[in-house]
Amino acid sequence: MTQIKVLITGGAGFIGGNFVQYMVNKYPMYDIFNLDALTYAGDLTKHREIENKKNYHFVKANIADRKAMFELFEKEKFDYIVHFAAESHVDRSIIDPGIFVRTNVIGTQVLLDASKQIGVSKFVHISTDEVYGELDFNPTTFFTEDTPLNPNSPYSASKASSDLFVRAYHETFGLPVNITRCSNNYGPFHFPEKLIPLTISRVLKDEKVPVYGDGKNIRDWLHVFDHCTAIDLVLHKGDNGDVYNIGGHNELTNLEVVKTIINTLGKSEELIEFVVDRLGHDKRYAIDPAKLEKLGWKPTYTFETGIAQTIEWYLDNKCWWEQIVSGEYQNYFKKQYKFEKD
Ligand code: NAD
Ligand code: TDX
Repeated sequence: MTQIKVLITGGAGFIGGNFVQYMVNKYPMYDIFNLDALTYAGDLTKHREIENKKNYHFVKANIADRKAMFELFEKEKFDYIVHFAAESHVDRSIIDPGIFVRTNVIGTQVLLDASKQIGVSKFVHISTDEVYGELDFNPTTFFTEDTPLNPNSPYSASKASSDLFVRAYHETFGLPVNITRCSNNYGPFHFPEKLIPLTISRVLKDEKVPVYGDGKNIRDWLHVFDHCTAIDLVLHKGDNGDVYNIGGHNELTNLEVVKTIINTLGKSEELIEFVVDRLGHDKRYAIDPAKLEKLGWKPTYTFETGIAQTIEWYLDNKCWWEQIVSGEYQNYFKKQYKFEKD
């Protein structure tokens, strides 16, 4: 009997990387293919512990390369596709929106075509709560699967656009798809351009932490491991064509997040520096995960246990993030941030 073949795109990045490891370890009877272009956000050093396992395979390729995708899909005849590959950072989408259209929209459409061509059993598209736009500060309002799409940044506009193509391939061609929309993730291997790893890595070096605006914007945090279990459930049990929101009810202001990290590391809150706000900065995201909970999902981490585990991980894995923040990242950081004394 041939093994089930699972293609995971973006498996050298943060969430895709955690999901690749989760799947390789949990399903030794599946062949797991990690496809990634290895952009600035992708690295394979995170996979040292699984790279020699018989059920792990790596393919370096760009999802927007139609010829390469069709050749690969025809050769491997994947059963499942779990699609993470994307440009994922809102601030970079404000600097250069074009690459977000090429990867997030065109790349997704190429994968949909290739999946239709070979007839996959399931295509899970990993999207984001940001496609719904922003909520006000009323704590009783949440994003549900029926909230209209109302993206505000070039990043979220590109993700919403890809969601609509995924939906259309289900409606028009009957492609068996699911779309998942998750809140902000954190955990091991989070790239240090995003708020939590940026704060941890800078506080550990006694460097200033840039907080946009007044720091009162709210995000709903989910540990990446809990995101992985949710995707696993949707992949195997999700109703074809359905959307599932993923979130663990962990709403915090950015200032609360930054202060928690500083205090856990025993450093001074004077490291906080309020900097010029992000353009079009969404006020609040908050997920209602009731539909996924009905399918059987429950998160295992609270924010308290998750952030403690994450800080511990960054302390134990300095070599991973130090190699990132010392390279090309420095140029991005200098372009992106203006500190008072600069
Ligand atoms: P990431 O930036 O850490 O990783 C993205 C990966 O995709 C990298 O390995 C990169 O090399 C790869 N990639 C980029 N362009 C590619 C291309 N053209 N072809 C092939 N590979 C390419 O991103 P992440 O934070 O792990 O996010 C993964 C997915 O989850 C994205 O689709 C994102 O929109 C979604 N998401 C992220 C969050 C979050 O909090 N980080 C929350 C909800 C949804
Ligand atoms: O230096 C910073 N200072 C700051 O105040 C950075 C990088 C961020 N922030 C704020 C902006 C946001 O309100 O912190 C909050 C979180 O910012 P990010 O970590 O950049 O995440 P966000 O913009 O909320 O988007 C993330 O969650 C949804 C992911 O990057 C997306 O890929 C995902 O779709």
